[in-house]
Amino acid sequence: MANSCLFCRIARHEIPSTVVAEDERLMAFRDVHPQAPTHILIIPKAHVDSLNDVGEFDLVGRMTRMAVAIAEQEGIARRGYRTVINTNADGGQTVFHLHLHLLGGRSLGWPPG
Ligand code: DGP
Repeated sequence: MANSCLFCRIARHEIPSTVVAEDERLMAFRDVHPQAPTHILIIPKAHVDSLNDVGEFDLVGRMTRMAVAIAEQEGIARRGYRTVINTNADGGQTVFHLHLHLLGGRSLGWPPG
């Protein structure tokens, strides 16, 4: 799975992406189909299918902390932004490698569809 997984391949730089941040455990890159002026995905480099499969306490915290730092960097922190993790079919997950969406740069509607 991890060998052919799209986001694993992006994490290994085998598939090009616009990387905005990277550390030893995480990578952040621009979404190829942006839904807002800023739309960035934060992923763990090690494969995890979905939020249901996160077996440790600090991974999602690290991902969220990276999202906050990127929001500052992108200049959207003060006006606001949204962080979203879609999980499985009803949650709208289409790529089964855990990812946190960071969306901002416009006013976002609520509730989501
Ligand atoms: P989700 O529906 O939550 O699983 O979101 C998957 C997102 O991944 C979707 O917003 C589009 C994005 N995406 C899919 N394929 C690629 C790709 O090859 N490169 C990049 N940068 N983003 C991708």
